[in-house]
Amino acid sequence: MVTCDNSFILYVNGREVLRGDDWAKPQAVALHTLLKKGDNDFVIAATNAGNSPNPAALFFEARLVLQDGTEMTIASDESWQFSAKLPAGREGRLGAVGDPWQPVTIVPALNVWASAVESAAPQLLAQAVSGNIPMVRASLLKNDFLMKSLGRPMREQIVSMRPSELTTLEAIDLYNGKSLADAISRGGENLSSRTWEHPDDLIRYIYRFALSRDPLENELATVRDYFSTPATATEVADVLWAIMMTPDFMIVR
Ligand SMILES: [Ca+2]
Repeated sequence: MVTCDNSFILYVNGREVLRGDDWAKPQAVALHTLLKKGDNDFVIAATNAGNSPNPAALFFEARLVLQDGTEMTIASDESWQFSAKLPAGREGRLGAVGDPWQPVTIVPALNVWASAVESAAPQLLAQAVSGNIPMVRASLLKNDFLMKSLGRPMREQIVSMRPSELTTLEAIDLYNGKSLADAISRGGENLSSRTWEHPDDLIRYIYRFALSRDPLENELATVRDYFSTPATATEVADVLWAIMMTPDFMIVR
């Protein structure tokens, strides 16, 4: 969750992932696809507005659950540093940040700041738990084969519409492409590692998440038959795959 009086651009590992210019509305972004093994860089370009001196501050807090289940919080505290030289970002990438880095000053929160953060926190944190944080914009992500074959244009091309018919290339990439296969197998691992009160809860979760509806009785029975107890990562990935290849998901959704 991040907010800044008055505006900010958040870069994770050199890439822009979030920006905002209303301190009264803290924003959140899902970090799990943006982090890498080892050191990760969080840089925020923060700007105060107005022509005369006025209050300015930045608030950042990230909650992480590591693979072994440990929970970690990274927050803007006295360990952070700032540089007065604003980096020259270009096309969503962070430019070189000028030295010297200096220790930040912790400012006591104004009441209006505190209430903005406190009123937004429960909802944003609930979104984080349920995975409903809006996706990072595609234009801020690396253009991979899957995005290209699904019709993401190159920057220099002017595109006023995208065809709604499935092309052969899209079909081949959806069935055989590595990007989707990897995403689905990660999904299988994530879902199978969670604790489900009842095995059917996992099946309902998948249907609600993918198709915005509950499974029909026969669908529930089919998947229930296929799953071991508890379902393995491969089994869950297979079901995710099967659902994503249905016209229900590919065309209607
Ligand atoms: Ca201000």
